[in-house]
Amino acid sequence: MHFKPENICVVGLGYIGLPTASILGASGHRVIGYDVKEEKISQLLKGNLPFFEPGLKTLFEGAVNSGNLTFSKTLPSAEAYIICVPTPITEDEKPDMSSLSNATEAVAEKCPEGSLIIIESTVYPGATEEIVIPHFKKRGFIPGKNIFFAHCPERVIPGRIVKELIENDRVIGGFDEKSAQMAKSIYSTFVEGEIFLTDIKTAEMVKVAENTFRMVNIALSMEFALLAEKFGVDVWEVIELANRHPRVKILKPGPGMGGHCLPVDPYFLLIKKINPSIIHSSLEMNKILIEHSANLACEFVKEGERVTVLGVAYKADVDDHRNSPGFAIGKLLEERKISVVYHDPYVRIESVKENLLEAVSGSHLILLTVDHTPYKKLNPEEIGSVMEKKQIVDLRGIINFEEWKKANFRVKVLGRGKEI
Ligand code: SAJ
Repeated sequence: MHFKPENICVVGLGYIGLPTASILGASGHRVIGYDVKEEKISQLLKGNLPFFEPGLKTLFEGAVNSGNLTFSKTLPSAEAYIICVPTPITEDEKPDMSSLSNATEAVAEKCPEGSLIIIESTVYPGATEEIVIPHFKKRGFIPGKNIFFAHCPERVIPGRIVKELIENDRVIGGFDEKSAQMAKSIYSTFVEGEIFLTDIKTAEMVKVAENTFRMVNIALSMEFALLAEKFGVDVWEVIELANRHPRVKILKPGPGMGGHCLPVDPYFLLIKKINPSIIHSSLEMNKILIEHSANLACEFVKEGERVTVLGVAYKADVDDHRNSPGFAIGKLLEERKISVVYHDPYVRIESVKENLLEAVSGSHLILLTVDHTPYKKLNPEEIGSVMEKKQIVDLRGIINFEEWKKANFRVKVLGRGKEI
């Protein structure tokens, strides 16, 4: 079957919605971007993007200039909707589907008969059925007859979103065969990877399983780091050598997994109880590493001294600081009466310094929390010359140990139990 909607409305213009709206516009669809944040729409209408992502500006400008991509402060009527709203967890670590519920309630009020509703947001298995579809049913719509549903989870990684939107395989879960085929008609206009069709609940679990797999792998590497410190070996060397086995691929430990996906989505599976749970323990391991990182810093500084946290983005070379390990560790240090200065080359908010030498000046310790490319080229001589004490704790295993030692730094690397 072929379905070419006259208009596609993308609801929620964040890290996923905006690139998706842009690529759809660039692929010949007429797209209307909508977001509850009116200020965001005002900025987009002026051509200002809310975040940096390689290749996005060009794609966005192409779509806007062709007239295919427009923005609206009110939710429009459209033949297809793609919902990309946040689905976080609550304070007590339960799925928070309120934005999804609000967005789809609004869509149910606006959409004409025959519309296709696609959910891209990551959700728990069963959420489309429990949270989304009831809004339409109560308005008299009959799923599979005059309204169609699909879950097409986004799988793109920040830093490579545009490339992965095109190249990655996609999984589409349809309410029925027709819904799945309708969604496939849209995605096949820009996806060069393979598109796999299944049912909605399976697609929901596929997405959460992917992020959980990565989270558990990283949590295991964190446990290896803690063990290496106890055994007196270097975890970085262990992982590098173990990964030479053809069937082993251990990811890297660090001060904590941040962002809006890995430390969040696995909780969506914990709404069903299994004991013992690898997923639960892995999420705990992530929390332990934040604490462990603060403890490592405290081996170097005492009350009243100053630590400079290098990196508040949640990972390398992005400007996103949601669930930032850097901020979380800094908060723990402040609670222990240690003063904290934050630096990041990409995150531009008031509490974060842009100038590196200014950020480390007078400091008693550098706490390296993110493997940003510029941090791989730090000059220990220059940095040491402005610090109060020459000390560094590297939580990403990226510094050249010998070089920092030669510049008279006291050095500690996470997971490096081996004496040099
Ligand atoms: N991290 C490590 N060690 C590693 C890799 C990552 O500590 O070896 C940390 C990062 O520093 C970061 C966190 O994990 O704090 C998450 O970063 P990430 O790059 O692993 O993943 P995200 O959250 O940016 O994107 C993930 C991706 N999921 C998978 O690769 C399975 C992406 O494809 C998803 O689309 C995205 O979640 C999402 O939106 O769900």
